[in-house]
Amino acid sequence: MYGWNGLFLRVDLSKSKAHANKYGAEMAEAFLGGRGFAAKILWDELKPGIDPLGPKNKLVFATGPLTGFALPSSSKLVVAAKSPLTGSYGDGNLGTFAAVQIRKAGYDALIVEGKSKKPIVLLVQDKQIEFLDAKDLWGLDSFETESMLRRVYGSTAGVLSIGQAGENLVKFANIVCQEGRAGGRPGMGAVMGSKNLKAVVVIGSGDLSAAYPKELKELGADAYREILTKPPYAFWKQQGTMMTIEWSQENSVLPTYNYREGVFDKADAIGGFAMAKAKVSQRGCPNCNMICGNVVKDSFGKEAEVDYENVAMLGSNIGLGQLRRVAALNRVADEFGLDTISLGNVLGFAMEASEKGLIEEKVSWGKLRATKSLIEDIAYRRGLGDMLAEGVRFSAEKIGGGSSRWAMHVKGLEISGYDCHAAPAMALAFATSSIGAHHKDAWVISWEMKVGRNSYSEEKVDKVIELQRIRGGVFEALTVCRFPWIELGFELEWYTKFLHAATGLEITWKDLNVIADRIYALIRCFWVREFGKNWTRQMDVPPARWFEEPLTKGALKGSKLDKAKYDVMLSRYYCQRGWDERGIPTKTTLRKLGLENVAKRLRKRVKLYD
Ligand code: PTT
Ligand code: SF4
Repeated sequence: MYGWNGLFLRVDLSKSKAHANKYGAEMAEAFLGGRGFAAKILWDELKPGIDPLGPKNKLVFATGPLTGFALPSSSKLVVAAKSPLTGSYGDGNLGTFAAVQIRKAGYDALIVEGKSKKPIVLLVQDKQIEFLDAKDLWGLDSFETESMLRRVYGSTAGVLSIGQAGENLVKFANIVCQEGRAGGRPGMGAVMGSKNLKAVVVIGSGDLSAAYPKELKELGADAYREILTKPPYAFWKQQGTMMTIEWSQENSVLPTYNYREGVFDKADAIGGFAMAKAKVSQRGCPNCNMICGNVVKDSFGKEAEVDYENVAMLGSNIGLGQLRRVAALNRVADEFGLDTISLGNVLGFAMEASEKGLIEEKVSWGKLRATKSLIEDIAYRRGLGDMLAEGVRFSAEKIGGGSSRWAMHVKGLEISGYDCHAAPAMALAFATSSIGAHHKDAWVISWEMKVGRNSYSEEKVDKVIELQRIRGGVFEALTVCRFPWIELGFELEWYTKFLHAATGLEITWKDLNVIADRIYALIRCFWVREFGKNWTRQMDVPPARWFEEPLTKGALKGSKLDKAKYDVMLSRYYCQRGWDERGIPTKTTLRKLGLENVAKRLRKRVKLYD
């Protein structure tokens, strides 16, 4: 095989053993890599019902066939496991030297199983695997951990680590690298912590083999040049994702006060232009010429990388309207290794619960120091923080009082930074995303604003599926950053050319869409297998707040979603995907996608239809 290394590294932490595991072209061509490999491995190897924080869970770090080549924005990996937050398939995407180093070490994925008896660092240097004592690192934050490891292993080693939140099994702890890349929203950091795995360090010395190396090199050089010519490039370099704050405010979709509103009166103070003035440097992922991590000095004088989601969730959503203060919370979240999106949700939830008298603690909107201290309590699971560390779904069940109606999650994963009172397609995208409410699979909202936000048309459903194929399917399987395409209009045709030069295969976008559908269906089957008879179409419905409580401010005052029309959209969505009225892939669909064995195994849990 070209492009792929054809090897996974399996590491058993319980036995301190590792071995390389060959896989064949069939797996590579059917699932590509990244999310595709992770979904296939987890479906095949996890028994339904296992404890996500127990030794039977597996943590997969998977790359794709383009990872590590000199191609634009190609150095990301997918980290996946059964999620402790949602109870089903979970993953995240990280731009990291680790992605490049895994490939140079000769592997396409690391599969980490079991549980170490004591805290360790997993060190992978080509074929040499070591389990290093991490007692001096346990208890440190992710920045301190990475800096200590970098002193020993150098600036380009792949280092992925968890902070205290992962150690303390906070259900939305993520994995951090390079002081600001962070991924694994549905608790991938907690899974790492549950295995006593403080960090993974990877160093590779091999070369990647491409089918047509000369063509690939030339294509890569052309592509980097092409990116520089794209008109939005200059503004992107100034603001990156932060430009979305102003856009969201203009369109009344900026999550504000726990998604009660879509406009925030201090939006300008936390927006892209405010950030550009305060910016001190920029960071990014390896092999990228669009670097987009904007760094500002926070109100305690520390450097913090700010992105749209972080600022929306730790700014407007909790009523904090000063960029340096928001950056301070962002920095603390990075240090502890807490997902900023879920964190902004649980904080907003606690503030609303306090306002409504549903909890005894006084938690006020928009306060820096008190919020910072509550974040510490979450990371260390102290007092109210212990409940919030379980996420909003659990917290709402615990405190009751109707709070489930404004606990802003789908399937247990907190919603990312877009209010959908008046955005039905985006609501559908959140509700049908493969890991719970994440915008990564289908960020349909910008298109929706252009075609008319009030309609619940079939066209909107089809657009959600189209984007889920490209983004949630192809980009996540290739583990290549989607920003060149979305933000600059870098054409999708480049990727089939890259694939041809790397793997030698003639893969069209039509083929890629089939692979995307296979991956999406397999992940859906994973969910259904976990939930069995408890699986219902209600799992694909966004929170009640968007249907019941209209916006009270801004140009869209009075707007809310229509439940009956949403249901029609959902039925159309199922129909287009070849899923039944419960949202379960039919036998015929699974057969068409080459997933007959999946159908056989799923039949033990639920009745399947044709
Ligand atoms: C992603 C989610 C996002 S999406 C953001 S900001 W974004 C948050 N970032 C966090 C952070 O920072 N610190 C922290 N402690 N928690 C954070 N949680 C949030 O995590 C990221 C970029 C971004 S910035 C986005 S949209 C794109 N995401 C991609 C993706 O998902 N797939 C893909 N093929 N390409 C992508 N390109 C872009 O990458 P999750 P990163 Mg992240 C400080 O992980 O779990 O997927 O959630 O990966 O390397 O930091 O790059 O406005
Ligand atoms: Fe990373 Fe940003 Fe480059 Fe994407 S555009 S690879 S997120 S630096």
